[in-house]
Amino acid sequence: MNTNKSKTAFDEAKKYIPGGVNSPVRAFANVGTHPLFIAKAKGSRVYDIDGNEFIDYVGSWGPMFLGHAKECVTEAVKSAVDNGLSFGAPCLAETELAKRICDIVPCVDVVRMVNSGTEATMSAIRLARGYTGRNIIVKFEGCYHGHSDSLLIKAGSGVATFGSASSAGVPEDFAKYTLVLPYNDEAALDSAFEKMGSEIAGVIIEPVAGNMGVVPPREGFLQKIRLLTEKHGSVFIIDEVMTGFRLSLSGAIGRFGIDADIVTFGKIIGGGMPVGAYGGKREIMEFVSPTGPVYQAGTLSGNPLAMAAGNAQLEYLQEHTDIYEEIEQKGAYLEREFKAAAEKHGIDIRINRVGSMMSVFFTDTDVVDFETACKSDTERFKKYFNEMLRRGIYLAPSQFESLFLCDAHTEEDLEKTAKAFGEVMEIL
Ligand code: HOZ
Repeated sequence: MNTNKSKTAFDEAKKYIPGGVNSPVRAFANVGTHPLFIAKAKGSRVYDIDGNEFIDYVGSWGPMFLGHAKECVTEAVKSAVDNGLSFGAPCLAETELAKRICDIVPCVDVVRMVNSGTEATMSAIRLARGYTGRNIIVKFEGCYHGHSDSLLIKAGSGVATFGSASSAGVPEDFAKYTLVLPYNDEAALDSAFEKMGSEIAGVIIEPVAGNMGVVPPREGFLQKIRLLTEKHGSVFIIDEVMTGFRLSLSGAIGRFGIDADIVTFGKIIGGGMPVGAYGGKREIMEFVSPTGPVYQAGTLSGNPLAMAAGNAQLEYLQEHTDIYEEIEQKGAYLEREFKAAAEKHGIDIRINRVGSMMSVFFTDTDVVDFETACKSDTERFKKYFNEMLRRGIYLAPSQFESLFLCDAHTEEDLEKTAKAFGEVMEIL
């Protein structure tokens, strides 16, 4: 496979952009190669600037649930363009999208549009703090909620200890307000609430973790959080940036039948355009300015193009709910084929899958949290990634990301993927 043009483009980009990329994982550093520069994408396929074609399982990290450049979405954007690119003033499409989200997601009474998942989670925790008058936020190790200071925190030295910054530039004073617990550990949760329940403003979680690779919640774990947050008057924030409108029409919330106080959304509600949102119980959401004392604002929030794309994508999903069962079957097929191929060639793997999100871990240990995810053989992953890429399969360039299926993946795509996987297992 010739990727010379991408290599040259990367060298050029590095002169003007830190590391040559605008988001670190795109640098392909974890897989020991240079990134591919994408020229265009359509349906299940992406095309790089060297003219290579790939079956895409990144899907812009999730939002291309209908496939790339879905006509109803691109047409909606095209017809919005001529009416102006940004108003910084209310427009009807904002209310339409907000209503759609409120209609679909059971615990969302009102919703505020922002521009990214990071902005949504950052605003949600500020709101939790403002609403409760408390400071401490609980998050789970391995969950990623964007790059705001309070959330770029990793676990401290022991279970139920305060975290330390996972990025330079985050003051330790911020870290001391974030408690990092192991995912799926009810005992740690119990003990944290027992010790400091009255100080906990909120708990934030990826209801299916996608940023340590896919890790599903153990049965009852999310319900346990709901129980404890209710008991102690803390705000339960479910981060559906990856899972929203994907794991069911009403996301993980609908799939698992759970209740939350605030839900955060990302790019999927804009059909891939830069957008995010946070919404939830009216009583809490009305603490946001201008009705309440918690400040949050933005000129691009509710941008007319993003709203047009989002309305088109969500309307399509509302009218085609059969997609969810079909995508479930696609996921089950890949999982089955991958497991059979690995077994045939004696390769230890664990596959975690929830619907259209899936991860292959090269380990003989079940992956239930960040510690077990880290047992995966990342050298093996690197080889697997590069060999799949050579066979035309574009996967996330990190062990700790999800594979995303979309509606546009065809039977032929899936068979080609399974065949490539079989070949790769043979030489791994
Ligand atoms: N870590 C982000 C996804 N989980 C990366 C997003 C991007 O590079 O676009």
